[in-house]
Amino acid sequence: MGLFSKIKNMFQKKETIEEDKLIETEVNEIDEVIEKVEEKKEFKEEKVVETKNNNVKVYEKGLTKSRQGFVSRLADLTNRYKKVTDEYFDELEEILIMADIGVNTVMEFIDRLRDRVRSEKLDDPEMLKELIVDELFIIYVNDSVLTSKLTFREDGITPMLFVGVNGVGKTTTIGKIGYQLKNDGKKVLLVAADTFRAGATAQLKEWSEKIGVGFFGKEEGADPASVVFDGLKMAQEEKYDVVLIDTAGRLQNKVNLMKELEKMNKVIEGQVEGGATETLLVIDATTGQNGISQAKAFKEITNITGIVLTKLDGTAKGGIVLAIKETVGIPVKYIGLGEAKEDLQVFDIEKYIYGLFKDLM
Ligand SMILES: Nc1nc2c(ncn2[C@@H]2O[C@H](COP(=O)(O)OP(=O)(O)O)[C@@H](O)[C@H]2O)c(=O)[nH]1
Ligand SMILES: [Mg+2]
Repeated sequence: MGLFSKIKNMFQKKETIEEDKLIETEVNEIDEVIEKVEEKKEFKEEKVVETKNNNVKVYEKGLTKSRQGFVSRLADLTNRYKKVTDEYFDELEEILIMADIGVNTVMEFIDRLRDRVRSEKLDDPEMLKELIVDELFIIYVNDSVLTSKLTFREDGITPMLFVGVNGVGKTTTIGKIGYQLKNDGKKVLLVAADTFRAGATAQLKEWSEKIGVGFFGKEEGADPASVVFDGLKMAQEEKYDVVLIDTAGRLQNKVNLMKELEKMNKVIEGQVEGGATETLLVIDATTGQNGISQAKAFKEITNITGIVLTKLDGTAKGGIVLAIKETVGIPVKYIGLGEAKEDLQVFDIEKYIYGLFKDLM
């Protein structure tokens, strides 16, 4: 080999070594990037788990009173009885009725439980605890399509009507839902069609400012249907996605209320194909059986698509969720667990059952 060839060879070798080195560093760099991406992914997954846990925690916290109420009674019952007897069932029945689950539901529940105790030959109250939770869960999921999701129209405006008697938390719920929808990237308009109650319009306006969404309202005493009409017109002109309509729920005069709601619905149907996408009935959980009666009454006068159960944080009567489902067959879509804009959760039966019974198991 001549000298030139040797030199050429040497240089070529050097080049490949350098190329290898270059490739190696590039590979290292790529590895680093991949590592970073993985880290980010993990971080994101952690975050997701974290928010999920927070969500469960919100349920646990909001249901503290209910849990301390009937769940501690259940635990006490379990401790006092060595065997499942008739007296045990009587006491259990009483505890469940006091938790506002509803008499018929409780009767059915006790019957089913007795059957299972017999057929599965259980007589230890300790083992019955799990069965109780199981059966309560079954009551809720029983032959129903469980959808707590709100329906939205594909294009154009989605109008949602909020009904319910005075003081249950309609205006507050609109504020909370508006806040969530805004965070989901929707353009939200609040419409104050409760022109009956003094200060109702101002209260809704305050919420719109607090959560940073649009507002439409008129003076006290204005015709609610005309407020809805002009509100929807504004929504169309300014291209809003969702219109949340507050109403006055004077159930004392059923015929008038029905007419008023009918009129509002006609106005909505005139402006938006298909009318109100959701009509949410707001019920105050602290009112117990009274709330159930309201649900029955409203169901008779208008088409309810879902229930928002408020003030679950302030009651030991958490069983009302099961009673509503059983007696009126309308799904609970949201639960209110406080007065702040964040204190609203999409109803999730699993988290609810967990929040209620976590100390029992
Ligand atoms: N603790 C608690 N209070 C609530 C909840 N929802 C509403 N409230 C309170 O209930 C009261 C009546 O609410 P409001 O929205 O004015 O009821 P409306 O008359 O149906 O519009 C207000 O003081 C609210 O702060 C809730 O989920 N938990
Ligand atoms: Mg109100």
